[in-house]
Parts: sequence; structure tokens; C-alpha cells
Amino acid sequence: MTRPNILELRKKAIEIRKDIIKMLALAGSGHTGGSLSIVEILLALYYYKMKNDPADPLLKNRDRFLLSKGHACPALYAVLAHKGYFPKEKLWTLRKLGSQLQGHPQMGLPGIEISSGSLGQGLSIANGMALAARLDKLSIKVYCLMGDGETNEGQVWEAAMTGAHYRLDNICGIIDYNKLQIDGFCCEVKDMGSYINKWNAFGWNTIETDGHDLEKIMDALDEADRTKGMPTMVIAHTVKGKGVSFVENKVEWHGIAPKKEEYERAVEELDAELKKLAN
Ligand SMILES: Cc1ncc(C[n+]2csc(CCOP(=O)(O)OP(=O)(O)O)c2C)c(N)n1
Repeated sequence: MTRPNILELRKKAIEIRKDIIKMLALAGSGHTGGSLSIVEILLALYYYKMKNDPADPLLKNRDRFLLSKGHACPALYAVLAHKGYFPKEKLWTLRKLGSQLQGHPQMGLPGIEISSGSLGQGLSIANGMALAARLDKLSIKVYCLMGDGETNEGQVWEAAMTGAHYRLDNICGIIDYNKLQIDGFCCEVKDMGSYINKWNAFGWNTIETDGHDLEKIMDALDEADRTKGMPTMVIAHTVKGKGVSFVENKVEWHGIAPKKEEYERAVEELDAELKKLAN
């Protein structure tokens, strides 16, 4: 599989961040920090790893992507629009009455595989899809992106045991390990100790990587493909709010949208980054 041009993809990451900020500013509400942290993970999946066809979103043989941390959907919507699943203008309808782009993903919008938002459910759904694919002899991969805070949910660990029991090597989970959740640092809200040891103990192949380094994420996704007989969990170290200095690592930016002046400051910063990459 050929790798995409990394410089172009890094520019795309900035464009996506600008779209996320604009969507949220126009909506006046939403989840800024947790959307900004998953941009490179989504790009590595949609622009490199996943079999998908925006012109045929229900293609039988497509890989499935489940956004279990559904509140970060502005990032997913932006990537889907860039890929051509729906017109980009739709992005500006985020959270508006009657829009298909609600504050949490709803099935019906092209590219959205599951409705999500109630945390902890994605990996169980991934198990079901992966088992069904095995029965149907479909050679597909199911990707499931979770938050680190999300993994406080007991259901995640039931799903972890199930995935390992059935040796679902057609699942690749990814944890957006940004160390923050809704109201504090994850280690203070409920300390999970070592993710690596936990997922290993639960029978998963576990890969730790830098969740903002496109090449490293791609390497991890490739390694997941090479791993047979057990599911893989990629622990991707990220920064909540990545790309906007005054949002980065700030717990208060979990569930709020930028106001006009904040939006303008954010765009200024992102444009400056874009300019650096252009030179
Ligand atoms: C079952 C359930 N409980 C609580 C919430 C409220 N909630 C929304 S986001 C969030 C924090 C999630 O933290 P994390 O998974 O780390 O997401 P991130 O910090 O990356 O945005 C919580 C508790 C929810 N959506 N679902």
C-alpha cells in the first residue's frame, strides 16, 4: 500500500482543524479539545489505511470506522466532507435543528457507521461487526476510536475480553490518549495505571505510538494488520486541543466552542502553521 504525501497530509490536518474550529464557532457549542486531538488519527485511517469509497459509502467490502468517542464528531464530519462523502457546506450546519450533523453522530449521514455518544459502546459494536464479517467471510477491518476517559467504562473491558476470546484480529482499536477527560486529568478522575499492561493482560496486541505523527500512526496501523490471532489496540499519545495554543491541554476546553475572538485567534495560528509548511 503506497503512503500518501506526508507534507500534503500535514497541510490537510491544518485545514481540517480550521474547519473544526469554524463549525464549532458557528454552532456556538460542542467539543473542541477532543475533536482537535484526533485529526491525524483520522487522516491516517481515511487517507491511507482504510478501504473506503465515498461514492459508495455502503460498499460491502469497506473497512468500518466507529467513532466511539462520539462527542468528537466535528473532526470526523470534516474528514468525511474532505473525502467527498457529502458537500463541505453541510459542515456549517453542525448542531442546527434538522441538520444531519448533530452534536453526536447519527446513522443516516453518509460515512457514519454507528450512532454514538453514550461512551463505552463502540468496542462491543466492533466485536459484533468483526464476528459477522468472519461469518460472512468478508475480509474487512473494523477500527474503533475511543477516548482515554471513555475507557473508565466497564463495558470497554467486557468488550476487551470478548475480542480476545474470539481472537478478533480483524479489529483494531485506537485510544486517543490525551490524558484529559470531561472534568480533569484522567489519572485524577480514575487512574487506569498502565494502558499497555492492561490491554496486554486482556489478551490484546498493544502498540504505543505518537498520535500526531502521521507516519508513526500509519506504521502502527500496518503492524496491526500483520498481527494474527489477536486484536490490536493502538495507544496513541495525543494532546487535547492540539494545534491551537490556548486550547491545548486545557480541561475547560472539553465541551465549549470558541467565541468570535477566540475563533479568529485560532485561525490566525493555524494559518501561520500552514504558511510555515508552504515554505
Ligand atoms: C456513558 C456516558 N457517560 C458520560 C458521558 C459524558 N461525557 C462526555 S465526554 C466525557 C469525557 C470523555 O473523556 P475522553 O474519553 O477522554 O474524551 P476526550 O477527553 O478525548 O474528549 C464524558 C464523561 C457520556 N457521553 N457517556
